[in-house]
Amino acid sequence: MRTLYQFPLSHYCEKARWMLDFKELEYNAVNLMPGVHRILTRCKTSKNTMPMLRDGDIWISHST
Ligand SMILES: N[C@@H](CCC(=O)N[C@@H](CS)C(=O)NCC(=O)O)C(=O)O
Repeated sequence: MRTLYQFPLSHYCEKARWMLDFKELEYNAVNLMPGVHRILTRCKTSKNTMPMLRDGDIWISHST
């Protein structure tokens, strides 16, 4: 199962949700606290921003 790490009110994260829904890819959404999110995003993708998608062992940063 995929996991989308997001801020619920971010339009970038909404764009990622639209894309996953459009492609009919199942996922669980996990909301992270702004600021603290960087601990996880930097560790997994070396980036600071959300959304971030985990698909198995693969971690992807960026809404596109
Ligand atoms: N170009 C990136 C931009 C994403 C972005 O700016 N996300 C903001 C949320 S609206 C963010 O994570 N900001 C937190 C930060 O920079 O620490 C994308 O399309 O995913």
